[in-house]
Amino acid sequence: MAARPHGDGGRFHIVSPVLESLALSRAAGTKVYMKLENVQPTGSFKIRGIGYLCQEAAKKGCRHFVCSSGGNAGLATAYAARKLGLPATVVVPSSTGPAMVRKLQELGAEVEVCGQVWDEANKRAQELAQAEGWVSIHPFDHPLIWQGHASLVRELRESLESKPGAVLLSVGGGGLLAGVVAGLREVGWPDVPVVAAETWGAHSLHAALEAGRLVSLPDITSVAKCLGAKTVAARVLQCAQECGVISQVVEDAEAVRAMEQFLDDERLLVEPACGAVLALLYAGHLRRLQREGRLAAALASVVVVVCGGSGVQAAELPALKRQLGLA
Ligand code: PLV
Repeated sequence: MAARPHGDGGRFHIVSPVLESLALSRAAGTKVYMKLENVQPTGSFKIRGIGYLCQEAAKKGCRHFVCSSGGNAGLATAYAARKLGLPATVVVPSSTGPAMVRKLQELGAEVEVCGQVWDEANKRAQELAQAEGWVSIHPFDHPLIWQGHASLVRELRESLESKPGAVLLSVGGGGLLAGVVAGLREVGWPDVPVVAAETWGAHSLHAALEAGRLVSLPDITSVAKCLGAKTVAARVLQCAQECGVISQVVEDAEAVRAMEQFLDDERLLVEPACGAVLALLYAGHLRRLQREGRLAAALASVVVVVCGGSGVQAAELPALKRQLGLA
Protein backbone atom coordinates (compact mmCIF):
# COMPACT_ATOMS: atom_id res chain seq x y z
CA MET A 1 0.00 0.00 0.00
CA ALA A 2 1.14 3.54 -0.70
CA ALA A 3 3.03 5.15 2.14
CA ARG A 4 1.28 8.46 1.63
CA PRO A 5 -1.74 9.43 -0.41
CA HIS A 6 -1.03 11.92 -3.13
CA GLY A 7 -2.64 13.16 -6.30
CA ASP A 8 -5.84 15.05 -5.52
CA GLY A 9 -4.25 16.39 -2.28
CA GLY A 10 -5.15 14.47 0.86
CA ARG A 11 -7.06 11.73 -0.95
CA PHE A 12 -6.59 8.07 -0.16
CA HIS A 13 -5.92 6.93 -3.73
CA ILE A 14 -2.64 7.19 -5.60
CA VAL A 15 -1.95 8.56 -9.08
CA SER A 16 -1.89 5.18 -10.79
CA PRO A 17 0.61 4.31 -13.53
CA VAL A 18 -0.28 4.42 -17.21
CA LEU A 19 1.74 1.85 -19.15
CA GLU A 20 1.71 0.78 -22.75
CA SER A 21 1.15 -2.96 -23.09
CA LEU A 22 2.89 -4.59 -26.02
CA ALA A 23 0.95 -7.83 -25.57
CA LEU A 24 -2.46 -6.13 -25.44
CA SER A 25 -1.48 -3.84 -28.32
CA ARG A 26 -0.54 -6.88 -30.39
CA ALA A 27 -3.82 -8.60 -29.54
CA ALA A 28 -5.88 -5.52 -30.39
CA GLY A 29 -3.90 -4.27 -33.39
CA THR A 30 -3.95 -0.81 -31.74
CA LYS A 31 -1.71 0.87 -29.20
CA VAL A 32 -3.11 -0.02 -25.76
CA TYR A 33 -2.42 1.91 -22.58
CA MET A 34 -3.25 0.28 -19.27
CA LYS A 35 -4.49 2.51 -16.46
CA LEU A 36 -3.30 0.33 -13.59
CA GLU A 37 -5.97 0.68 -10.93
CA ASN A 38 -5.03 -2.71 -9.54
CA VAL A 39 -2.13 -1.05 -7.72
CA GLN A 40 -4.39 1.30 -5.77
CA PRO A 41 -4.58 0.81 -2.00
CA THR A 42 -6.87 -2.24 -1.55
CA GLY A 43 -6.35 -3.37 -5.13
CA SER A 44 -8.98 -1.59 -7.22
CA PHE A 45 -10.23 1.80 -8.44
CA LYS A 46 -12.89 1.72 -5.72
CA ILE A 47 -10.79 3.71 -3.27
CA ARG A 48 -11.08 6.79 -5.50
CA GLY A 49 -14.82 7.32 -5.15
CA ILE A 50 -15.40 5.50 -1.90
CA GLY A 51 -12.46 7.19 -0.21
CA TYR A 52 -13.95 10.53 -1.21
CA LEU A 53 -17.48 9.61 -0.09
CA CYS A 54 -16.18 8.38 3.29
CA GLN A 55 -14.16 11.56 3.81
CA GLU A 56 -17.18 13.73 3.09
CA ALA A 57 -19.43 11.60 5.33
CA ALA A 58 -16.88 11.85 8.17
CA LYS A 59 -16.85 15.64 7.83
CA LYS A 60 -20.62 15.59 8.31
CA GLY A 61 -20.38 13.60 11.54
CA CYS A 62 -20.65 9.96 10.45
CA ARG A 63 -19.75 7.65 13.33
CA HIS A 64 -19.94 4.25 11.64
CA PHE A 65 -19.73 3.25 7.97
CA VAL A 66 -21.79 0.41 6.55
CA CYS A 67 -21.10 -0.86 3.05
CA SER A 68 -22.69 -3.68 1.05
CA SER A 69 -20.17 -5.14 -1.31
CA GLY A 70 -18.97 -7.94 -3.52
CA GLY A 71 -15.70 -7.26 -1.69
CA ASN A 72 -13.70 -4.49 -3.28
CA ALA A 73 -15.95 -1.59 -2.31
CA GLY A 74 -15.91 -3.03 1.19
CA LEU A 75 -12.13 -3.13 1.24
CA ALA A 76 -12.02 0.50 0.12
CA THR A 77 -14.52 1.45 2.86
CA ALA A 78 -12.56 -0.46 5.50
CA TYR A 79 -9.33 1.22 4.39
CA ALA A 80 -10.87 4.70 4.40
CA ALA A 81 -12.56 4.06 7.76
CA ARG A 82 -9.26 3.03 9.27
CA LYS A 83 -7.56 6.18 7.96
CA LEU A 84 -10.41 8.26 9.39
CA GLY A 85 -10.40 6.42 12.73
CA LEU A 86 -14.00 5.24 12.37
CA PRO A 87 -15.52 1.74 12.53
CA ALA A 88 -16.90 0.01 9.43
CA THR A 89 -19.30 -2.88 8.88
CA VAL A 90 -19.21 -4.60 5.50
CA VAL A 91 -22.09 -6.81 4.38
CA VAL A 92 -21.13 -9.32 1.69
CA PRO A 93 -23.13 -12.09 -0.01
CA SER A 94 -22.12 -15.74 0.40
CA SER A 95 -20.62 -15.66 -3.13
CA THR A 96 -17.80 -13.53 -1.69
CA GLY A 97 -15.12 -16.00 -0.68
CA PRO A 98 -13.49 -16.55 2.73
CA ALA A 99 -10.18 -15.01 1.59
CA MET A 100 -11.94 -11.71 0.95
CA VAL A 101 -13.74 -11.89 4.29
CA ARG A 102 -10.35 -12.37 5.96
CA LYS A 103 -8.88 -9.37 4.12
CA LEU A 104 -11.79 -7.22 5.25
CA GLN A 105 -11.34 -8.35 8.85
CA GLU A 106 -7.59 -7.73 8.67
CA LEU A 107 -8.37 -4.14 7.71
CA GLY A 108 -10.45 -3.88 10.87
CA ALA A 109 -13.94 -4.17 9.38
CA GLU A 110 -16.73 -6.11 10.98
CA VAL A 111 -18.08 -8.50 8.34
CA GLU A 112 -21.62 -9.82 8.01
CA VAL A 113 -22.45 -12.42 5.35
CA CYS A 114 -26.03 -12.03 4.12
CA GLY A 115 -27.84 -13.44 1.08
CA GLN A 116 -26.46 -15.12 -1.99
CA VAL A 117 -25.91 -12.11 -4.24
CA TRP A 118 -24.97 -8.49 -3.67
CA ASP A 119 -28.55 -7.14 -3.96
CA GLU A 120 -29.55 -9.18 -0.89
CA ALA A 121 -26.52 -8.02 1.09
CA ASN A 122 -27.44 -4.48 0.11
CA LYS A 123 -30.91 -4.77 1.65
CA ARG A 124 -29.34 -5.77 4.96
CA ALA A 125 -26.83 -2.88 4.76
CA GLN A 126 -29.69 -0.42 4.23
CA GLU A 127 -31.38 -1.75 7.40
CA LEU A 128 -28.17 -1.37 9.41
CA ALA A 129 -27.72 2.15 8.08
CA GLN A 130 -30.88 3.23 9.93
CA ALA A 131 -28.93 3.21 13.22
CA GLU A 132 -28.07 6.59 14.70
CA GLY A 133 -24.76 7.93 13.34
CA TRP A 134 -24.36 5.11 10.79
CA VAL A 135 -23.89 6.08 7.14
CA SER A 136 -24.44 3.81 4.16
CA ILE A 137 -21.54 3.73 1.72
CA HIS A 138 -23.06 2.47 -1.50
CA PRO A 139 -20.58 0.62 -3.75
CA PHE A 140 -21.55 2.49 -6.93
CA ASP A 141 -24.66 4.70 -6.73
CA HIS A 142 -23.68 8.10 -5.33
CA PRO A 143 -22.64 11.39 -7.01
CA LEU A 144 -19.59 11.73 -4.74
CA ILE A 145 -18.41 8.27 -5.79
CA TRP A 146 -18.62 9.30 -9.44
CA GLN A 147 -16.79 12.53 -8.64
CA GLY A 148 -14.05 10.53 -6.94
CA HIS A 149 -13.75 8.04 -9.81
CA ALA A 150 -13.50 10.94 -12.28
CA SER A 151 -10.00 11.66 -10.91
CA LEU A 152 -8.85 8.71 -13.03
CA VAL A 153 -9.59 10.66 -16.22
CA ARG A 154 -7.91 13.82 -14.91
CA GLU A 155 -4.77 11.72 -14.47
CA LEU A 156 -5.07 10.34 -18.00
CA ARG A 157 -5.33 13.90 -19.30
CA GLU A 158 -2.06 14.69 -17.49
CA SER A 159 -0.13 11.64 -18.62
CA LEU A 160 -1.22 10.99 -22.22
CA GLU A 161 0.18 13.10 -25.02
CA SER A 162 -3.08 13.07 -26.91
CA LYS A 163 -6.72 12.12 -26.58
CA PRO A 164 -7.27 8.33 -26.67
CA GLY A 165 -9.42 6.78 -29.40
CA ALA A 166 -11.54 4.93 -26.82
CA VAL A 167 -11.71 4.09 -23.12
CA LEU A 168 -12.53 0.49 -22.17
CA LEU A 169 -13.91 -0.42 -18.75
CA SER A 170 -15.93 -3.02 -16.85
CA VAL A 171 -19.45 -2.36 -15.55
CA GLY A 172 -21.08 -3.80 -12.46
CA GLY A 173 -23.53 -1.28 -11.02
CA GLY A 174 -21.90 1.37 -13.18
CA GLY A 175 -20.11 3.65 -10.72
CA LEU A 176 -16.88 3.44 -12.68
CA LEU A 177 -18.71 4.18 -15.93
CA ALA A 178 -20.53 7.21 -14.48
CA GLY A 179 -17.25 8.52 -13.04
CA VAL A 180 -15.30 8.06 -16.26
CA VAL A 181 -18.01 9.74 -18.33
CA ALA A 182 -18.07 12.68 -15.88
CA GLY A 183 -14.28 12.86 -16.06
CA LEU A 184 -14.23 12.83 -19.86
CA ARG A 185 -16.65 15.78 -19.88
CA GLU A 186 -14.61 17.59 -17.28
CA VAL A 187 -11.29 17.37 -19.17
CA GLY A 188 -12.83 18.31 -22.53
CA TRP A 189 -12.84 14.81 -24.02
CA PRO A 190 -16.64 14.22 -24.19
CA ASP A 191 -16.37 12.68 -27.65
CA VAL A 192 -14.05 9.83 -26.62
CA PRO A 193 -16.05 6.60 -27.11
CA VAL A 194 -16.49 4.43 -24.02
CA VAL A 195 -16.79 0.67 -24.37
CA ALA A 196 -18.49 -0.97 -21.37
CA ALA A 197 -17.74 -4.66 -20.78
CA GLU A 198 -19.93 -7.06 -18.82
CA THR A 199 -20.15 -10.85 -18.65
CA TRP A 200 -23.32 -12.79 -19.54
CA GLY A 201 -25.12 -13.46 -16.29
CA ALA A 202 -24.07 -10.05 -14.94
CA HIS A 203 -25.18 -8.02 -17.98
CA SER A 204 -27.48 -5.56 -16.24
CA LEU A 205 -26.37 -2.53 -18.29
CA HIS A 206 -26.68 -4.38 -21.58
CA ALA A 207 -30.18 -5.58 -20.69
CA ALA A 208 -31.21 -2.05 -19.67
CA LEU A 209 -29.86 -0.50 -22.86
CA GLU A 210 -31.69 -3.09 -24.97
CA ALA A 211 -34.95 -2.50 -23.12
CA GLY A 212 -34.54 1.28 -22.93
CA ARG A 213 -35.28 1.19 -19.19
CA LEU A 214 -33.81 -0.25 -15.99
CA VAL A 215 -33.96 -4.05 -15.95
CA SER A 216 -33.35 -6.36 -12.98
CA LEU A 217 -31.68 -9.61 -13.92
CA PRO A 218 -33.36 -12.64 -12.31
CA ASP A 219 -30.05 -13.87 -10.91
CA ILE A 220 -26.31 -13.39 -11.15
CA THR A 221 -24.95 -16.47 -12.87
CA SER A 222 -21.56 -15.15 -14.04
CA VAL A 223 -18.31 -16.02 -12.24
CA ALA A 224 -17.58 -12.27 -12.25
CA LYS A 225 -19.37 -11.78 -8.94
CA CYS A 226 -18.04 -8.24 -8.58
CA LEU A 227 -19.98 -7.26 -11.70
CA GLY A 228 -23.04 -8.78 -10.09
CA ALA A 229 -25.48 -5.97 -9.43
CA LYS A 230 -28.85 -7.17 -10.75
CA THR A 231 -29.77 -3.59 -11.71
CA VAL A 232 -27.49 -0.71 -12.68
CA ALA A 233 -27.91 2.70 -11.08
CA ALA A 234 -30.56 4.87 -12.78
CA ARG A 235 -28.03 7.62 -13.47
CA VAL A 236 -25.75 5.08 -15.12
CA LEU A 237 -28.35 4.01 -17.65
CA GLN A 238 -29.14 7.64 -18.38
CA CYS A 239 -25.50 8.53 -18.86
CA ALA A 240 -24.87 5.44 -21.04
CA GLN A 241 -27.81 6.47 -23.25
CA GLU A 242 -26.77 10.13 -23.43
CA CYS A 243 -23.17 9.37 -24.32
CA GLY A 244 -23.78 6.48 -26.69
CA VAL A 245 -21.71 4.11 -24.57
CA ILE A 246 -20.93 0.93 -26.51
CA SER A 247 -22.06 -2.06 -24.48
CA GLN A 248 -20.27 -5.35 -25.10
CA VAL A 249 -21.00 -8.58 -23.27
CA VAL A 250 -18.36 -11.32 -23.10
CA GLU A 251 -18.52 -14.97 -22.10
CA ASP A 252 -17.25 -16.00 -18.66
CA ALA A 253 -14.76 -18.26 -20.44
CA GLU A 254 -13.37 -15.29 -22.39
CA ALA A 255 -12.99 -13.28 -19.17
CA VAL A 256 -11.18 -16.10 -17.39
CA ARG A 257 -8.93 -16.82 -20.37
CA ALA A 258 -8.10 -13.10 -20.44
CA MET A 259 -7.20 -13.18 -16.73
CA GLU A 260 -4.77 -16.00 -17.35
CA GLN A 261 -3.27 -14.41 -20.46
CA PHE A 262 -2.86 -11.11 -18.61
CA LEU A 263 -1.12 -12.87 -15.74
CA ASP A 264 1.38 -14.32 -18.21
CA ASP A 265 1.76 -11.13 -20.27
CA GLU A 266 1.86 -8.49 -17.53
CA ARG A 267 2.41 -10.66 -14.44
CA LEU A 268 -0.68 -9.17 -12.80
CA LEU A 269 -3.49 -11.21 -11.26
CA VAL A 270 -6.92 -9.59 -11.56
CA GLU A 271 -10.51 -10.69 -10.90
CA PRO A 272 -12.87 -12.05 -13.58
CA ALA A 273 -14.59 -8.63 -13.27
CA CYS A 274 -11.44 -7.16 -14.81
CA GLY A 275 -10.94 -10.12 -17.14
CA ALA A 276 -14.18 -8.96 -18.80
CA VAL A 277 -12.64 -5.71 -20.04
CA LEU A 278 -9.37 -7.42 -20.98
CA ALA A 279 -11.38 -9.90 -23.06
CA LEU A 280 -12.47 -7.01 -25.29
CA LEU A 281 -8.85 -6.96 -26.46
CA TYR A 282 -7.75 -10.59 -26.17
CA ALA A 283 -10.94 -12.13 -27.60
CA GLY A 284 -11.17 -9.77 -30.57
CA HIS A 285 -14.27 -7.78 -29.58
CA LEU A 286 -12.56 -4.43 -30.12
CA ARG A 287 -11.43 -5.44 -33.60
CA ARG A 288 -14.99 -6.57 -34.39
CA LEU A 289 -16.48 -3.29 -33.17
CA GLN A 290 -14.05 -1.53 -35.51
CA ARG A 291 -14.98 -3.80 -38.43
CA GLU A 292 -18.66 -3.16 -37.76
CA GLY A 293 -18.03 0.58 -37.87
CA ARG A 294 -19.13 1.08 -34.26
CA LEU A 295 -15.61 2.32 -33.52
CA ALA A 296 -13.25 4.05 -35.96
CA ALA A 297 -11.21 1.67 -38.13
CA ALA A 298 -8.01 3.43 -37.07
CA LEU A 299 -7.66 4.33 -33.41
CA ALA A 300 -4.62 6.34 -32.28
CA SER A 301 -4.67 4.47 -28.97
CA VAL A 302 -7.08 2.93 -26.51
CA VAL A 303 -7.01 3.06 -22.72
CA VAL A 304 -8.08 -0.01 -20.79
CA VAL A 305 -8.99 0.60 -17.16
CA VAL A 306 -7.40 -2.30 -15.30
CA CYS A 307 -9.96 -2.18 -12.48
CA GLY A 308 -8.14 -4.98 -10.62
CA GLY A 309 -9.91 -6.58 -7.67
CA SER A 310 -8.59 -8.39 -4.59
CA GLY A 311 -11.15 -11.19 -4.61
CA VAL A 312 -9.06 -13.76 -6.43
CA GLN A 313 -6.33 -16.15 -5.36
CA ALA A 314 -3.82 -17.72 -7.76
CA ALA A 315 -4.94 -21.15 -6.52
CA GLU A 316 -8.52 -20.48 -7.70
CA LEU A 317 -7.61 -20.13 -11.36
CA PRO A 318 -7.47 -23.88 -12.16
CA ALA A 319 -10.89 -24.43 -10.53
CA LEU A 320 -12.40 -21.51 -12.44
CA LYS A 321 -11.03 -22.95 -15.67
CA ARG A 322 -12.40 -26.41 -14.89
CA GLN A 323 -15.80 -24.93 -14.03
CA LEU A 324 -15.92 -23.25 -17.44
CA GLY A 325 -14.63 -26.25 -19.35
CA LEU A 326 -11.29 -24.61 -20.15
CA ALA A 327 -9.11 -27.24 -18.51
N1 PLV B 1 -17.57 -4.25 -7.40
C1 PLV B 1 -18.54 -3.84 -6.38
C2 PLV B 1 -19.88 -4.40 -6.61
O1 PLV B 1 -19.95 -5.79 -6.46
C3 PLV B 1 -17.99 -4.15 -5.00
O2 PLV B 1 -18.76 -4.18 -4.07
O3 PLV B 1 -16.79 -4.30 -4.85
N2 PLV B 1 -14.17 -4.22 -11.20
C4 PLV B 1 -14.03 -4.62 -9.93
C5 PLV B 1 -12.79 -5.31 -9.53
C6 PLV B 1 -15.09 -4.39 -9.02
O4 PLV B 1 -14.96 -4.78 -7.76
C7 PLV B 1 -16.27 -3.76 -9.46
C8 PLV B 1 -17.43 -3.48 -8.54
C9 PLV B 1 -16.34 -3.37 -10.82
C10 PLV B 1 -15.27 -3.61 -11.65
C11 PLV B 1 -17.55 -2.68 -11.38
O5 PLV B 1 -17.68 -1.40 -10.86
P1 PLV B 1 -19.06 -0.63 -10.86
O6 PLV B 1 -19.97 -1.33 -9.91
O7 PLV B 1 -18.68 0.74 -10.41
O8 PLV B 1 -19.58 -0.69 -12.24
C12 PLV B 1 -21.23 -6.36 -6.68
